[in-house]
Amino acid sequence: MNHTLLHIFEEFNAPGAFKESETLVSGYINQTYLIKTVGDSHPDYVLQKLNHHVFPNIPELMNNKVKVTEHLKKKKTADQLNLQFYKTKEGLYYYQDEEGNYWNLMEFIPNSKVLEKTENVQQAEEAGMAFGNFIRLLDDFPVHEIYEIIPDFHKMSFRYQQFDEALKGAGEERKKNAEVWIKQVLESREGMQQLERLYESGEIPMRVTHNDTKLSNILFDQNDKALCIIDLDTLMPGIVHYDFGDSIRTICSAVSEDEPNLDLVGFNIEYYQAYKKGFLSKLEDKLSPKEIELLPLAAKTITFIMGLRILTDYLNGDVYYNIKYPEHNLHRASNQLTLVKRMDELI
Ligand code: GN1
Ligand code: MG
Repeated sequence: MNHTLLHIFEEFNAPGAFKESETLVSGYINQTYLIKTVGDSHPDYVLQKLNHHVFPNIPELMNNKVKVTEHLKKKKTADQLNLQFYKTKEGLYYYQDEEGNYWNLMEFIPNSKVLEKTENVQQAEEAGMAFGNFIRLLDDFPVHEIYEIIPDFHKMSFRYQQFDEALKGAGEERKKNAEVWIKQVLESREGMQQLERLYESGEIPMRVTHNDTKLSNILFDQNDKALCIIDLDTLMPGIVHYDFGDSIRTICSAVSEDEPNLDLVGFNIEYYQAYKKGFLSKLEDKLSPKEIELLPLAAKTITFIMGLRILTDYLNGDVYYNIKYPEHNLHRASNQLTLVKRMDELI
C-alpha cells in the first residue's frame, strides 16, 4: 500500500517528499490516509480515496469542494483555518489511478484533533458555533453553482422508496432480526416527511448545506476550540435542518452510533441546548422563525433517516456502508431508531 500511496501522492503538485503514510480513522464511505513528508519545511497531507460507487461524479464533487472552500477563504478572518486542495500535475483536483479509483489531496492541519464523543457542554456549544458559522459564511454563496452530488440524499420519500424495495427483496432471516425496527419505520412514514413537504412547498428556503455535520467532522485545537469543518464530500443544496439535525444526532448521543447495547442509548438535553445556543448565536439573524421552530423536528428527522438508510442497507445485505462484522448495520440502525425515541421524550 505504501508504494501505491507514494505513487499516487507524486501525481499531485504538492511540495515535499513522501516519508511515510498512516491510515486515518474516518467514515463509513471513503478511505483516508495521512501522508507524512520528509523534514519540517513542508506540510503533511491528507490523501483521500473517494468511493465512486457512492459518489458517481467525482469532477462535480471536487467542483463543489473547491468552490465552497474558495468562498470560505475569502470570508474567513485570519485566525480561522481553511481546507486547501492540491491539483495534480495535469491540473485537476483529482487523480484517477489505473484501477479507476479517484483520489484527492489536502493539506493536513497540524495540532488538531477530532472528537468522537462530546465530553462537556463547552464542546457542544463550540460545535454549534462552528457549524452555525459555516452556514453563515455560505449564506451568500450562489447555491446553483454547486451540484446535487447524491440526488435526493436527505429526501425522506426517496429513502422510504428504497426501504420498501429492500423489504420486498429481503431474506426471511434479516427481516426477522429487524422486525421491531421495520415496524417503527412503517409507523413513522407520515410524521417523518413533514420537513420534506415544507421544503417542497417553499416554506423553508434552500441553502448550501454540508450534509454530514457529525461531531467528528470538526477539527478542534488542543484547547477544544473549533478550527475547521472537514469532509465536504456531501456539500449540496439543502435546508438548514439537515445540518442542525445531523449534528444533534452525534453530539447529543450518549454513545457512538454503533453501540449495540440499546440500554446505553440516551439523549443529552444539556448538550442539545448548548449546541443550539452556539448554532443560533451565529445564525439567529439569518434564519426565519419557521426555520428555528422546526429545529427539534430536524434532530428527530435526520436521526431517523440515518436509521432508515442503515436498516435498508441491512435488508439489502450490506451493500452500501462498510461494515466491521455481520450485524454491524443492524446494530447501527437499532441504535439510531432508539435515539429517535429518546429524543421524542425530551424535545
Ligand atoms: C456516511 O462515510 P461518512 O462517515 O463520512 C454517510 C453519512 C452518514 C454517516 C454515518 C455519503 O458518512 O450520510 O451520516 O456515514 N455518507 C454518505 O456515520 O452516505
Ligand atoms: Mg462524510
